[in-house]
Amino acid sequence: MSAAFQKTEGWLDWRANPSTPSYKPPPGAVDAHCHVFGPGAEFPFAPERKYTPCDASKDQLFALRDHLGFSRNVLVQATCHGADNRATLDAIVHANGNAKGVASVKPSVTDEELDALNDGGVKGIRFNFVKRLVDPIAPEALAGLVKRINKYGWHIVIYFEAPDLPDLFDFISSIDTTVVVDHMGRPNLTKSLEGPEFSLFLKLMSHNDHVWSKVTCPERLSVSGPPSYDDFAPFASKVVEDFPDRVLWGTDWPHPNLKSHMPDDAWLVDMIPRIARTKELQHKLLVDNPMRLYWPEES
Ligand code: 0GY
Repeated sequence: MSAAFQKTEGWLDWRANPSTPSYKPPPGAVDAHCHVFGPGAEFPFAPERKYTPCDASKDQLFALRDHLGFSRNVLVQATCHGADNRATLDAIVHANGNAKGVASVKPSVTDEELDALNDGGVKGIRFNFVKRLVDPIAPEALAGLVKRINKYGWHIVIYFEAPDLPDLFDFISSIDTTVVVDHMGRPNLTKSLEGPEFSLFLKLMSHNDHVWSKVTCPERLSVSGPPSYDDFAPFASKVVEDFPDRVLWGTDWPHPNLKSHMPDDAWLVDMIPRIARTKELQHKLLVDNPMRLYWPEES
């Protein structure tokens, strides 16, 4: 690795040999939230990044997909690559039709660049409001992008932390395309499921049919900890049961910015029957919903 890409201190590497999950996903299951990092020597990390990851290549991601029993991936552009989507596009092109992407773009992106992303398998763009990851752009400045992506039928993936939802609620409600919230808006799992914080998130979803949620990241959100992440299950199963047609699941491999523990990806897969408690809910979560959003021509 080039000295310029020395990973951030305390950064934990992803596990090279995850165990085999007990849970078998249904045929055609989609890991709808994962990333590729570099490799930095081929796809340099962005100068404006807030962290430097370890490398995590497309081939390593595809090997994990097969090992866990999944069929497809949705690659979400991570902030360490800024608005340079080449690593994501390269992974899609080498996935034999089994990957799609969510890009990051600046408001100054040209129409030609948007066309190229669309041709390259991008189905949405990500707005990131997590202050430790980016210098957030004001929602008003993003409204123009929302209009410009309309012609592609793309959606918006939005990443924020629970304390920021009151400020973002009206903006998200006003977006006139599908919005997918990363990791249930990062609830504080030590707070009550029925308390004001998570109730506001459930209200966002119940008042807005265009808002979806990823029920992802026990390894990031749990305070009770691995391998069973018991505090995560009730929050995620509540969202799956209330909004079964608007939820997605993903590994979040290679798990950026984890400093206390690195999950075995099999633990995450084995959470699925605890958050989607029937075969029908599992099929919606892992197959029907992601196929509708990312491979609509096949669903
Ligand atoms: C995640 C998590 C994080 C980072 C990013 O784009 C990113 O850098 O998504 C995080 O540190 O919370 O996978 O969504």
